[in-house]
Amino acid sequence: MKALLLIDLQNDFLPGGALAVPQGDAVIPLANALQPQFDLVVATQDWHPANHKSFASQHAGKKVFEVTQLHGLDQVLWPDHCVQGTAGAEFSAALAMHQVEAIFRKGTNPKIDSYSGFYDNGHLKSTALAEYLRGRGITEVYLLGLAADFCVYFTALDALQEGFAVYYIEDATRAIDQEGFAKAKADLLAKGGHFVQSQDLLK
Ligand code: VGL
Ligand code: ZN
Repeated sequence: MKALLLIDLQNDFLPGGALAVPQGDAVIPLANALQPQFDLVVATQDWHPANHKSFASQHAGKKVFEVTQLHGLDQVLWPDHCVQGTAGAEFSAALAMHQVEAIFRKGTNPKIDSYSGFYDNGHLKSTALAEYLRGRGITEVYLLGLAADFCVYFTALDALQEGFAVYYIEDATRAIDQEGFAKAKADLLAKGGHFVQSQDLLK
């Protein structure tokens, strides 16, 4: 059984949003077209409290996109984004939601960031996404969404570690940083991940 994971298709990652990914809106029509091809569709939602420590605003004297240490890990400091209850945290109004059976929220602990839909960045706490997918008989996980080099990448990495066959739908993602994406792709390929195009799945 195949699952499609829609990663963080939220207003703040789309043009006009607080942490807009260039051309992020281009992936929404693909997300909508691909859903009927799958046995299960699940979405992740970045869902931060206003005082989240991944926000540059929470660190006096630090700037957005500067790297600092958080929980012993390198942490990029982001603009405030996907704050719980704000319009920026909502899914795009253009995203079809009728096939989405579950939403996994992440980034709720103010002390640690959480790029993956499976675990926080320190692998301290699970969202139980892996157990949910296994409980639904899923063996293959397909990923799309934003951002290609952060949340899609780290979710794919954890999916591989959890033993799923992983298919990264490359043209249905957009990156914050192209160089970062090239590294992420090489890493996923080295670990057994597959890269596919949406056209291959829509045939
Ligand atoms: C993301 C940075 C911070 C993402 C989330 O969805 O890729 N990136 N929070
Ligand atoms: Zn975030």
